[in-house]
Parts: sequence; C-alpha cells; structure tokens
Amino acid sequence: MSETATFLGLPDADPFGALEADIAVLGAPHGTPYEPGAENDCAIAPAAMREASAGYAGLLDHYDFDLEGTLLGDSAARVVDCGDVAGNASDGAGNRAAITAATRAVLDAGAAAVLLGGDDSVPIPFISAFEAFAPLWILQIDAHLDWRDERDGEHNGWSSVMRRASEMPFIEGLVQVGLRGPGSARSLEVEDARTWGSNLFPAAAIHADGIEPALAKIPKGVNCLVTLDCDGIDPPAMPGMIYPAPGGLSYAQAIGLIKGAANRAKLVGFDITELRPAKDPTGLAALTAFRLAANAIGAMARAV
Ligand SMILES: [Mn+2]
Repeated sequence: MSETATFLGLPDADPFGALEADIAVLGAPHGTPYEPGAENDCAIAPAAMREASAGYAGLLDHYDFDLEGTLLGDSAARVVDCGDVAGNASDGAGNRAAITAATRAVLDAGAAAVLLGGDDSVPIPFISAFEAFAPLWILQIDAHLDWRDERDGEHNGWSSVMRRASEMPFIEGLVQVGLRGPGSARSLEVEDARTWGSNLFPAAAIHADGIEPALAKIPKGVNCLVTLDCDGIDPPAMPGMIYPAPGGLSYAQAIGLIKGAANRAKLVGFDITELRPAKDPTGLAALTAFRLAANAIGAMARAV
C-alpha cells in the first residue's frame, strides 16, 4: 500500500493475494517516460486523488446526486484499493510490466479495474491486460488524438496510446471524444485514425450535439473501457494538468459519458491520467479527478 490513506477510505487489498472484490482501485504513478529519469509531475497524482477523496470517506451512505443514490446504490459490490503499482521514473518497460501484471491480477479475480495515473502513457499497459475481454471498446476522453507511432523513438509514450490500442487484436472499436486544438498529431495521424475506423468526436461536436451521438457508436452489450485524460476536461474545472486546452468537456458531459457507456456496455475498466498536482494550488483539479473516478465506481457497482 502507499503511505496515504486509501481512496475514499475503502478497504485496502493486495491484488496478488486472494483478492475478493468486484471493483479494485490501483494507482500507477509511473509509466513510460520520454525522458527517462526526469521528474514526472503526474507521479504524485494517485496520492493527490486519494487525499482529495479522504474528506468524503464518511459520506458513502449519503445520497450522491451524480449517481442518483449512494456510491454503490443497491448493489452489494465489494470495492477495494490495491494501492500503487511499484515503479520509478526511469524504467518504462518495468513499469509497463508491473501495471499489466497488477491489472491482470485484478481482472483474474473477477473485479473491474479503476486505474489512477500517472501520465497518459499508463493506459497502454493497462489496456493490454484486458486481452480476455474481446470484443472490447475504448471510449477515450482527451483533447488529443494520441495516434503517434513513436516520438523520439519511444513507441509507448503518452502520444501513442490510441494507436497502440488499435493494434491490440481484442480491441473492436474506438470512440475518441473531446479532441481540440493542436497536439502531437499531424494530418497523417488523423488520417490513420480515420482509416482504422476510430470514431472521432471533437469537443466542438459534443458542445453542438451533446454526448449521445458519441455513446451511440458503442455497440450494446460489449465490454467497454473508459480512458480519461484530465485534459479532456475544460481547464477551469481541471486547472492542474500537463497540457491545458481551451474548450473542453464539462464535468457533467464527462460523467454523462461514463454513465452512458456503463448503461450501453459492460464497463470493465476505467483510468484517469495527467493530473498535475503541482499546478493545482486549490486542489480543485484533484477534487474533479477523484469525483470522475467515483462516478466510474458508482457506474460499475450498478452493474454488479
Ligand atoms: Mn491529452
């Protein structure tokens, strides 16, 4: 376990023990760095989300208007916090192996997995663990396309998440929501994403037409994993992140997407990445990030 209290005061657990859970939280402070050894501002994000949640640990039996009921509703879902996956700022390959192993242990125990990143490279090894869940759809909430094959020779960094996902044979479809402004993508990557068949919904399309057209792309009854980069959310609601981009999704749109995905499909995984506590002086970003993860847990519990 990490030294901070658990997420929402949930019981702690060892993913490699005899895990008995329906939903398990994991922290992943370290992923695949572009500059091995460099300080990563997202490494303390799992602790920041757990800290932001601490004041709400006593309210688990209170009505949550986001979820129209208590966190777990009428479900008897067992939810645990498995602490942080061990890692460091230098060893991308080792970090990836550790994230995949811990996630696989959670899934093998029959639990859904909730991963607290870490930068946006941690979804690659997280998604890799879901190979037994075909047909799996990915709903990405992010300002950025993340379809680079490589950057500076690194194929597993935060600009490559969706391309790596597209190559995994158990992934059936991608829905990418919140795209806006410039990022690592060039026209070539946008063309590649479209050619593969990824469903691209710029933030402007969501603001114009709502979230339903994006949700409608997810076939009913499939397995679904939601990967949420904090920069998908509009900066005023998420002030601490690596690459803020104006014009993002509202909190209401984001939780609507999470709940909507869980209603159409089986939500088997959720990750949240790129929270940057050093740029979050009031703690508002950590609060919003914790609440997004809590909504994912609530949506998963309602399916147990
Ligand atoms: Mn992003």
